[in-house]
Amino acid sequence: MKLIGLAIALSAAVMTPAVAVAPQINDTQSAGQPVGQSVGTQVAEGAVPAADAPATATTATPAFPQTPATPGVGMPTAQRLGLQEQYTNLGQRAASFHNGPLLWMCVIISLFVLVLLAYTMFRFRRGAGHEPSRTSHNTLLEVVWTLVPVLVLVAIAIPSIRLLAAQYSPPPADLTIKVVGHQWYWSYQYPDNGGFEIVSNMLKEKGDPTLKPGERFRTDADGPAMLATDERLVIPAGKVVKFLITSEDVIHSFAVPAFWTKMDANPGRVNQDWVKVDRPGVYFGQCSELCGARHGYMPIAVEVLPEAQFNAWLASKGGTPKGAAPAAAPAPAAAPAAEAAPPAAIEQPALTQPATAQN
Ligand SMILES: [Cu+2]
Repeated sequence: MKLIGLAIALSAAVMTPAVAVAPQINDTQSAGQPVGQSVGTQVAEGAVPAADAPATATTATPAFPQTPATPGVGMPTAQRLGLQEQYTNLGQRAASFHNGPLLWMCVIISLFVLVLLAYTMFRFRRGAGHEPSRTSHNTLLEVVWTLVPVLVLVAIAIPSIRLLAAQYSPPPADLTIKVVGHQWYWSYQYPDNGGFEIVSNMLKEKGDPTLKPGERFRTDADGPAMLATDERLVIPAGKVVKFLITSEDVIHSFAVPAFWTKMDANPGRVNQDWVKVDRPGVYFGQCSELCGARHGYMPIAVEVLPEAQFNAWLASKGGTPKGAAPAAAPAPAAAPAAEAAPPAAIEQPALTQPATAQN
């Protein structure tokens, strides 16, 4: 019998690696092959627009000098634990709630339960000859272990709901910007400033083999690798900026961690979010919804400028400050197109055409 048992054990030992390896091979085949294929096909399908979009956008060097990114500000940093430093009032409130009461409550409750469990397991173990208690109902105990969790939840819910309410009741907007997600880049439209559009693509690294001759590559001033973009979303400092967020194709998500901002960009639907950033600088985010093969290559770079510089940037893009005479912007655009043509009729399409063509 012992021999038969040994034989079974031996054959099991011999079989196990084979069985264990078999699914691995299948896994790598089933996981690797179709993903490789689907990536291939998706890239192949998307190659024409994806390759075209960066090419048109990156060949032009920025006319307006870009603010250099500050290391460690508005970007993830190595070895850092926890949330990024917050630069909006709402973000600061939410982060201090998370890092303060919420985290401590989690730590204290977890430790309390762990200690209680360990003590019970050790003190009342069968090996020590403990007689199990036959207590079945204890009104006081039941009231206490129902009430305490309810109080804990209420203590968490009140500040959470206050924060949510603040997030969803924005102050009147000083500026509205339309954010559109595309596979795989972002575009930003400025309807209050003449309706021009910015197309923002990720900057490639210097040694990237797909870098075309003369194409701009990332430098440290642009920001960290995979987060720096050729064109940035530029907003004025100290102003309430409303984002109308939507998508052209699939679900993307507009997220800038340093602003406590994350909002889905759904095709056929407009979501709203807002920020008010007082500190000028550059802040980085990413698309935060798995949106396709190049999901990881659609960063968001936000440049916050003092108002005077923001207006200068607007002018460099052919835009005008909100509320300024709209005639200022079309004039230079119309000049090369039609010199003596009647102004209103021709200027309008001349201004809107580049925006729709990029879509
Ligand atoms: Cu996306």
